[in-house]
Amino acid sequence: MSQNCILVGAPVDSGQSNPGCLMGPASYRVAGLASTLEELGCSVSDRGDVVPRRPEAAISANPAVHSLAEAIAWTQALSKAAQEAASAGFPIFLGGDHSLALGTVAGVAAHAKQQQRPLFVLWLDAHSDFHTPMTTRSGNLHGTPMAYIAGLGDFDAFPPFPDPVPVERICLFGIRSVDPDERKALHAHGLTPVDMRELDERGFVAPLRGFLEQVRAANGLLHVSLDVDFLDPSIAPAVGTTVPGGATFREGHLVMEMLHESGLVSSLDLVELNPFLDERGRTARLMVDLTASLMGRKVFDRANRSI
Ligand code: 4U7
Ligand code: MN
Ligand code: MN
Ligand code: MN
Repeated sequence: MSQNCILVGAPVDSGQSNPGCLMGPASYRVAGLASTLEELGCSVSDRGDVVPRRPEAAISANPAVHSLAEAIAWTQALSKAAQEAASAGFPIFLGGDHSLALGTVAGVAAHAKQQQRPLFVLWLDAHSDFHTPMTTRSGNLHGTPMAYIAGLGDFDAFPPFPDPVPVERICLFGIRSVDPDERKALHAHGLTPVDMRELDERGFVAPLRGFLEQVRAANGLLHVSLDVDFLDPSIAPAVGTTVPGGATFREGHLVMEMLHESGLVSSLDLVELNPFLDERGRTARLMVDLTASLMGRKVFDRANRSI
């Protein structure tokens, strides 16, 4: 894993209706993300916040959809910023709501294509985010990026996704809220999420290890998209779309520690933090600590762990 971390602020909050996500990047900076990474031996460069161009008018074919023009402007700006950052080091995208992944993953996919390496995506989330702008009922585009990344059509005036990621290279992990139209689309595309029921039965290690083995076998790049609501709301309250029954503190860290040990992760989104809903910064701090685990913080160094 590259130790040259590039922080890219993405203060997006047009993908949902609960204002506050635009304070996310500032909150991560206040919580000490850069110094935490430096203490782990990473070099860190903070590129500040991306500024999208002024949105051109765009109206969705689905009247429920709001802020389409803003989402397209963000997608274009973030895709460019992400491709540049990915070619310079290990990008960490500071959200911002999850609609930012429409752009960040597009940029990372363009980078992977240039490198002639297959891109894999690990989606740590309560939700499958597998709507298209045509199927969303809430009209909140933060519920659509996974479908965009997988190359589903029907994306209004969005630029076509550069190099769609085949479902065999996608792992939806921690899922416990799927809308009927998403379920249909997941089924039609042969994508079966690793839902909380499966994690209850099998534990977190076996399913994650299975996916990581596929990434390794293909010499792939791995993008991780961490939605705050992957975590249980009792430990991570600062998110607009809480769903009970999420990952515990230790399960969250275990995932990050295994990802570090794999050495396979090449880029990371931190999304959906709404600092306005936080309790004395605890969710921002937890997200920073999880990032630290991903970048190599551990209690004790031990060769040949059995996991
Ligand atoms: B998130 C939802 F209806 N599916 O479409 C929707 F449940 O990025 C939620 O994962 C989407 O937080 C959540 O609005 C998007 C809803
Ligand atoms: Mn999400
Ligand atoms: Mn979610
Ligand atoms: Mn959310």
